[in-house]
Amino acid sequence: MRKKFILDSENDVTCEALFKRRRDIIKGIISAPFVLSTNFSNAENKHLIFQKDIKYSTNEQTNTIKQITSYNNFYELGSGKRDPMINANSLKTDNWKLTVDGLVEKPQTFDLDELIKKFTLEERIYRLRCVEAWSMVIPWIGFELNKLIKLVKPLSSAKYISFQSILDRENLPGQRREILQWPYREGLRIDEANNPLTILSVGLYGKVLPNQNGSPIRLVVPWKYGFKSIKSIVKISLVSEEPETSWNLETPNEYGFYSNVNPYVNHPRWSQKRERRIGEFRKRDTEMFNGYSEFVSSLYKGMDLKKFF
Ligand SMILES: Nc1nc2c(c(=O)[nH]1)N[C@H]1C(S)=C(S)[C@@H](COP(=O)(O)O)O[C@H]1N2
Ligand SMILES: [Mo]
Repeated sequence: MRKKFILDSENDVTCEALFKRRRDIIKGIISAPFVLSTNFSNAENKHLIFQKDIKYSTNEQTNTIKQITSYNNFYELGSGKRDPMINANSLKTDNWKLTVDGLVEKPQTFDLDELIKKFTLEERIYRLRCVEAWSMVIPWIGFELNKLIKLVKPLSSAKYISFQSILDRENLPGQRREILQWPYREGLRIDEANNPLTILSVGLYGKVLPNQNGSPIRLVVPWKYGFKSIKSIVKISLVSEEPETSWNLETPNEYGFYSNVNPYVNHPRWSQKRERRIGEFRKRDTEMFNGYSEFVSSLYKGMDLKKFF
């Protein structure tokens, strides 16, 4: 049943060890593209070709592939932290298409493979801070969202961007109940979407994304709480008004549109001052914008972040 990314399988362990070795080897060789393997015959083991980013990557210790694939939030696959791993195969990703439309000159629908070939893939090692006060460090592989936005030529009336995840009630166990209003949806302001830190990820640890991490394409916005990083995206629309978002629809007083990581604005039911890095015992202090202030604080100049939480 659980064919994909069986935990502790020899493959995963090998991949992670190899990845670490590679990282040591290429230290200093900053933008040389490199290949782990080019076996494209089996999509489930597909390795990706990518460059290593140093400008935006943290040099903190990455979490293990086991931690990254066994402690997830992906409500379409169940609401427990281990459910996404257990139900990973319920997510059907064959012949995936991503539509980009709305206030653009060139609306387009892309095949996933076509999209991956279009852009240079980079490895970005980012902190992910969940609103539930845990965090991980994950070596994503992807490309900047601004490159895709440019391709469809947005109109000047496009002020926001909305994202929609897969809707597949037949196969996704979590969508048989209205835990959230399906499909999962998220949004960003256009300048947030165009920030170079904002990426669409198609892989991690050198391989295509495991299903539980949002295969085959998901957003990563590292200065915002994890729920903004929407998984398994089928549609992106450029729009003029602030779009509806799943968690805001569900509990508006707890989850705002901006959801920037902010230790000074607590969740109504718990503190956001500290976080537990998965794998560690002692808690860490949470940093403003998850430590990405130098890249993003200018986006919020003059805004009251207690009001626009
Ligand atoms: N479609 C969808 N995307 C989602 C979620 C979800 O339930 N459904 N959960 C979010 C939350 S709360 C977090 S913390 C991150 C977790 O990403 P990870 O499991 O890859 O670490 O995914 C986000 N993206
Ligand atoms: Mo989260």
